[in-house]
Amino acid sequence: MVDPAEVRREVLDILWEQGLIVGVAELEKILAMQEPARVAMLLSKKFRERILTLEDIESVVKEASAPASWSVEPIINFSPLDLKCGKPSPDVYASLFSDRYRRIKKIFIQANLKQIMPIKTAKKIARRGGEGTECTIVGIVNDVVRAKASNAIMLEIEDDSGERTKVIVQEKIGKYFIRDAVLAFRGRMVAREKEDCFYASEVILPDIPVEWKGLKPPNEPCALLFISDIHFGSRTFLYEAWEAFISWLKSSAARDVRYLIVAGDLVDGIGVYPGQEEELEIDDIYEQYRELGKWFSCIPEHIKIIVIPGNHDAVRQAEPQPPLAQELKELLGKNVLCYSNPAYLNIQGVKILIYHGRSFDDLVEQAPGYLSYSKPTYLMRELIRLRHLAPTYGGKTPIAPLPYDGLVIEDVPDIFVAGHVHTFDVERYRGTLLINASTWQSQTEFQKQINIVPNPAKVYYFDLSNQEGKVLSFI
Ligand code: D5M
Ligand code: FE
Ligand code: ZN
Repeated sequence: MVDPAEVRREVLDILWEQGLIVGVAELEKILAMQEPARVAMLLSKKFRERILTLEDIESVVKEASAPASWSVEPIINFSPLDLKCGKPSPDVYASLFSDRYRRIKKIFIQANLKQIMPIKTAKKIARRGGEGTECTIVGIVNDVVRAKASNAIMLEIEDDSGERTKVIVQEKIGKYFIRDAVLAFRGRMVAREKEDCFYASEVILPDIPVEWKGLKPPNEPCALLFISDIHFGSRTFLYEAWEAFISWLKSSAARDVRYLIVAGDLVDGIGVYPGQEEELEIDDIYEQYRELGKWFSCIPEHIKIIVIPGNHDAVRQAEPQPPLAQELKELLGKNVLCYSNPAYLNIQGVKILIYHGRSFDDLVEQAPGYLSYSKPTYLMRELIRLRHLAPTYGGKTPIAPLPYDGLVIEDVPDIFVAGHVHTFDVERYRGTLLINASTWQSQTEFQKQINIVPNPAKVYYFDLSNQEGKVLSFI
């Protein structure tokens, strides 16, 4: 039950902010309406610094009674059925990798990469004495060895026929390599008695096109908010900052906000890392979602909340992760839409890729000195250039044993949002806006040990009308 006194205060606050004054009869008229706060919001948008008349209120009634409409169309949203998998087996992973190869090779071909030669053919030509002929091969990176003395990196790659070759890359053309990524190499195959070897003169990433088409502005004001890693239930959850954010959402400053997008780790979960019990405020997973749901229910109804799970949420950990189960969804309240991790949504005509970001842990480990937690958009850029959300198998990111690869970035998103690293960063890379969406948790003991310094309580506000973004800070 909503407290009428609170509604009254909320309405008055919204009006006051724009210098609007109401008499008793006018206020009663507003309060008698279906959604008084929405009416106040519309009034505050239309009028400024005046005494409101009954006619003024009349003038927004029609708009207020028109149901708010949202347009969220899932392009990719993995259902539990899509993700149903059997026991992990070499066969199923072989099928997954060949699907990955096929999809990314297609991206190379669309990007006009000409004359890709099967590794076997390149070897054959070299053996027949064609050594030195330039060609392009495409392979999955099986293995990366840094040769200490020679400023070169030695790779083993494999193509879809199962043929493998060694590839030598000088450090000046490739500084680091991510295992299981699909890359193209230009160079020469050299036949050797013991083993053939490919000398690369160029490393080509699938990447995304350079041109940016821009976005189509919506018909009505529409702003998107991006947040991540709420970690509700943790002792280090930042209550005051969160409360300030929720109050802001209720204010007229948030009147154009239509969507709040949360990129995973909604709650802190249970048993996620050793000793987590000590750091929990709420040690029951359902209670964590229930309490968070109470906060979500305070968010005005004109804002749709879109969530995906992260590695702290109560769903299976292997990626792609399914959406939160119905019972958890119900705890979060009726204004919440739950999607898979990753999810690819068309929101008001804008293509948004949402991924929690666990694979960042694998990237950081494989490219020390080049990729780090403190520059998360570089991590996101890396994924988008490799056209894959979690390339490395057998590292820190569990990959589901499915016969297809659901983590290839086939279609180029307008916006790519992730979280996980608890810092904030935003950057445009070619046509895609990259957002790493902060956290609502201060530094934990565990993060202290691994030297992770969070940048919490940041919200990215993106206005679709003028395509301008800004960072809001609630700390
Ligand atoms: O992740 C919070 C931060 O902690 C994020 O920057 C990744 C880092 N992290 C989490 N788990 C690991 C492991 N196992 N190794 C290295 N770094 C890690 P969160 O998902 O919120 O716990
Ligand atoms: Fe997190
Ligand atoms: Zn996480």
